[in-house]
Amino acid sequence: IVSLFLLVMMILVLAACGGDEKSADAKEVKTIRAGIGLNDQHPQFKALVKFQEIVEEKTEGKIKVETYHSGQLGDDRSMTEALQLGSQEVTIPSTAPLANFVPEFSIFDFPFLFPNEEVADAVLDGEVGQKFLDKLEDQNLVGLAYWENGFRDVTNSKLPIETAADFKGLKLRTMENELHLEAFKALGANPTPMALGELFTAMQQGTVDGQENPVPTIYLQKFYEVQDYVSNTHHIYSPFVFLMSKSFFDELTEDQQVIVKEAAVKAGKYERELNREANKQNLEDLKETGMNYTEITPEARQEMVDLVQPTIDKYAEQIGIDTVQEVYDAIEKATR
Ligand code: KDG
Repeated sequence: IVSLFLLVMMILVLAACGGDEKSADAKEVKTIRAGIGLNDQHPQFKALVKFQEIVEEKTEGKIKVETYHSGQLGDDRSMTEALQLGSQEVTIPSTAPLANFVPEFSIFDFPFLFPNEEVADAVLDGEVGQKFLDKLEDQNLVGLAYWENGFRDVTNSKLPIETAADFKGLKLRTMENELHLEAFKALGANPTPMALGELFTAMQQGTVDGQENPVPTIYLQKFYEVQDYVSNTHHIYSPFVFLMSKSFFDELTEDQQVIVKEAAVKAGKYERELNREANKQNLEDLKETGMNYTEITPEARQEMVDLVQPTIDKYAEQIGIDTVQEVYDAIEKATR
């Protein structure tokens, strides 16, 4: 009887640990804390909720997603650092601050690089875009998809910007990115880098005269309350990168890895759609607030292109001509 008892005990102990570790693991609920800088009205947040719905449904609740907006968890840079440390799981920064981690990402912020959104989609979602995402692994980050921030336009409280000459001496907030800073210096402005969370107050108090962001951000963050002029400079197309902490990603089962990847791509498609509608709608909304809207002429835009070209050349050399050429070739192919 004693030996039978021992045998039963042994079987029970074996069943409880060892071999069954995997299924015990699968029962455990994992939580993704996902944070962004923009507010809950922006397409970026609406699509993050879509990501949450897909992941929670597909994993049957094994992965829970908590969503945070308006910089509740930090700004692009500090959230990306939190992902590296494993103290946060997801964030979706612009490529500009991401270039502080992987310098090659600067290429997507070359002024006047992409002619339109469709070409950006083709390049970013293609082989070339993936090559850049792969570079994130060394930084303990996984890039799951590109989303869209969009073409950036300048706003300010001083004067309507019609030509490059109008930038002279203008105190402009830029994202925390060297190339952005230098490009605006080349245009004659007086740029200062700042996290998004400090921007509204800085404009309100006159610490800066203006800033640059896509139309949906200008409208949805209510920048029109402290800015009088907006010009469709469209000087930079700003992609978002959907980032996951690599240490968290590596802990997921293979099935779960596929689910989060597909959800990031699917929610990203939805985000781009919403964002492109918002671009049109929010421009009308901005005009209705009484903001003064200026269209840049092709000649004035060409003048801006010429002024920033030396900055582009400098960064192209830093990144490596071959890498840059690959992006240019992909753009050309997508434009044809
Ligand atoms: O959620 C994204 C924002 O944190 C940021 O990337 C927006 O373009 C932006 C900016 O100007 O800071």
